[in-house]
Amino acid sequence: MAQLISLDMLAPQDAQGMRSALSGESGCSSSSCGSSDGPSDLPPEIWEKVKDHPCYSEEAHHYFARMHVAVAPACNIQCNYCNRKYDCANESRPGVVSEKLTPTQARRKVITVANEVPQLSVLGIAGPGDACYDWKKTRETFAQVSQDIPDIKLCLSTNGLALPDHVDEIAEMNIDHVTITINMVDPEIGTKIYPWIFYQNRRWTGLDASKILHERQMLGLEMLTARGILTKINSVMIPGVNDEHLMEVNRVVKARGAFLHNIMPLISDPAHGTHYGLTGQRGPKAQELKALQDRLSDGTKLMRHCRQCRADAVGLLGEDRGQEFTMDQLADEVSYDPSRRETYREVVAQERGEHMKQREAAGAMLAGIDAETPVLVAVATKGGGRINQHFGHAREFQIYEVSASGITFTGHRKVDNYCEGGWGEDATLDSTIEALEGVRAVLCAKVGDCPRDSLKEAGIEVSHDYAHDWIEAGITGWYASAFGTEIRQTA
Ligand code: CLF
Ligand code: SF4
Repeated sequence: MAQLISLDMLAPQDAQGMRSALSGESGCSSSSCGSSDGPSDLPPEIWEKVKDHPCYSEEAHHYFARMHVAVAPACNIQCNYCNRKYDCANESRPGVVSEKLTPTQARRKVITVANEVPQLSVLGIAGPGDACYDWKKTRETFAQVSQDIPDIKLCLSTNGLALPDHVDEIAEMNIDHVTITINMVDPEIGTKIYPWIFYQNRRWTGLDASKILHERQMLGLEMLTARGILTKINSVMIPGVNDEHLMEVNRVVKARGAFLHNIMPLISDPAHGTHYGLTGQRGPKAQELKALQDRLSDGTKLMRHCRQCRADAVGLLGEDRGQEFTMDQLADEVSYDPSRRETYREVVAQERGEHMKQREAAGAMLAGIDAETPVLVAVATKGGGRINQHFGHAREFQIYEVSASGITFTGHRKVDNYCEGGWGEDATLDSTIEALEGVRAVLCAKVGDCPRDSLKEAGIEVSHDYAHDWIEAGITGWYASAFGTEIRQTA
């Protein structure tokens, strides 16, 4: 019976981790001291397309996982934030080289993951080069996987240069979600981002290169929109280069039918060997990113929960289980068993119904509160929409803003895992406090006295009073007790 099955039972690896976190000290020597749109906001046919996609729906990312297969290593442009030794930085964090797969190997990997990770709903191809330029491998991979797992969503990410050549096939293959990285709509700005492109059998540089790229990106976006394919635009925010210009990018892509805009912070490090890394171009601070996102909130829908994942990422956004599924760990012969994914979906359908009601109730309770300054609350969660992670085990906190207009998800802040601080837990705690700048309270499943006292000294309250509550219900409860606000009780 579906109602007797918990999310934890369906994901035993995660459940084990959660149980040890909740049990307190085991596995953690330091603990003793140591666009949130839902069905009511979207037309039904759009909600149907996004409701299981963890990137296209903030609500879905609490429940569903994506996996990437690194089948497309070739690329046709050069971005100043990319070093070809690493994954495509348009859709993934540079830093670790992925295991390149053939389409047949990718099929084995996807089936293995689908059998073991019931949350899996989307197969994405995001490099490590360009999915449209390396089209044959992308197409072959999607064709093989959809034969075995017809209900898996297909998703791809591209720089857009080769996109118009493949839009018809994309539509025929039911690839419902396409991401284009668009960093500029002014080719002059493009010259500071793209040193060259390869198009029609020759290399183009300077303004010509940027003009061609821009025109192809606009054409590709218009063609996708005309075919009803949901398009997400990724833009890398590069301070001093395109940060102000991204307002214009947002306006232009919205006018051409983009569904979602995802502003990603430039990751720039000399160790990555990129042009920007080597020339000292900095990335934006968390506050700069949020300020730009807030200015864009009247434009097209914004994605604020992107994790800049790798081209071989596996799991819920924010977790990476890729190392559990390397080729050397896969069986030679695999066959798909749909039972766990099907059961999981039944459970999620019930859970998210209750979660939605809780969200709406929380919003109604907070409506009209006297909140002159919005308050930021950080939540430690392992998924499922609940406050269910130990403070010391969190690698990131989800950040919510409480204001008179309700509770809004605003992004996440990455932190070092406090319990694995190793050489210097104090240093790790200091960096956690730094990462939580501007946050008033942290809600988690459990926290030790020592970190709680240190955060309190820094003006941040940490509470486990709302352990296992729905996130919005916990935040509402905390807000009421912190501010003594008379929150309107609704039926
Ligand atoms: Fe992958 Fe991208 Fe599809 Fe998602 S990721 S191809 S849309 S399935 Fe998602 Fe990862 Fe951000 Fe990309 S969190 S980097 S937005
Ligand atoms: Fe690198 Fe991706 Fe840009 Fe190609 S499109 S240069 S792989 S970041």
